[in-house]
Amino acid sequence: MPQPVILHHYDFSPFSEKVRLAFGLKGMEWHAVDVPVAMPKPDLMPLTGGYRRAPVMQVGADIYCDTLLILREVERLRPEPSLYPGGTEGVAHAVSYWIERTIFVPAASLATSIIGDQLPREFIEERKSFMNHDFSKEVSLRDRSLNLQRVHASVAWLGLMLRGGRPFLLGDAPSAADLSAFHMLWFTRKNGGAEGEAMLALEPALLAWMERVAALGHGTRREMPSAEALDIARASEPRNPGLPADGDPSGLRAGQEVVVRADDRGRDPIRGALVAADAQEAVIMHRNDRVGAVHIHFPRVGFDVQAASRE
Ligand SMILES: N[C@@H](CCC(=O)N[C@@H](CS)C(=O)NCC(=O)O)C(=O)O
Repeated sequence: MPQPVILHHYDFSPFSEKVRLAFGLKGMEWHAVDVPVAMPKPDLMPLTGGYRRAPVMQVGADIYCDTLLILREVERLRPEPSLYPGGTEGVAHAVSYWIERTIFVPAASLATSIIGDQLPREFIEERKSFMNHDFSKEVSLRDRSLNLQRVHASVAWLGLMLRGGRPFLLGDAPSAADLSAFHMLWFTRKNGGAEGEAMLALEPALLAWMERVAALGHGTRREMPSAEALDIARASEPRNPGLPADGDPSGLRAGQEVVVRADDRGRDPIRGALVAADAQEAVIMHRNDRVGAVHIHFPRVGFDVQAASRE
């Protein structure tokens, strides 16, 4: 029996929407574990060794952090239809990195300039310490003109990519780049209502593109209690990562204790022993009483991996 594909996510999370759409593109069946929107996340921590962001994908005792790597793994599990059609993997990663880094905070702030006063105060406070950003309505309104400039500058480039009637950003077929460019616009439109729509002022080609991406759907979603996901991890063995044990470009060695940190927000350390690595992925082993041994996978872009002895 193949292991179920489990996504630890919450519905409001834009990055989770990216992965849900990847399941849709591939017509996959998956299991949804609902995660709290803010710490504490007691049923996620045993799996991730401290990584708290959404989403996280679990297959047995293998845990995939960050949507860049989650999509690569989804592609490995179900190669067709491809998330990187016609050899576009490199350009899809580059476009995804650019758009997510440039519009995540500005587009979220446009939404909170409308709905910031409806979010619980504790949520705003928690994000202030985690992201070093104030999503309160007052501050989001104060910064609205700056955020409009930032979002529109990037959205204009998306418009250029669709020039000449191209249906998707990289060509005739949807790719990971479309999913990465879609999710923040989806979030702002969904939460900002008519006012959000007016602020984005998307040109017709972008609106039609958004409809095409949304039509990919979410595949077949089944809910799963978090305890069941933890039990699955405990009952499973991590898979052989299929990477060179000592393939780390900086010379880190398998078995060595390392610390992994996101290079942008929420830089809390994740500790474990390096299992294998290459220029695109690092896998660490983490162990605890609830799940036993798990392999936690990180992409190299966006994460720093260092010898624990350098801490
Ligand atoms: N680079 C990450 C970004 C993920 C991210 O920032 N997710 C947001 C939610 S959409 C988050 O984790 N927020 C804090 C939290 O949920 O605890 C990825 O691609 O997965």
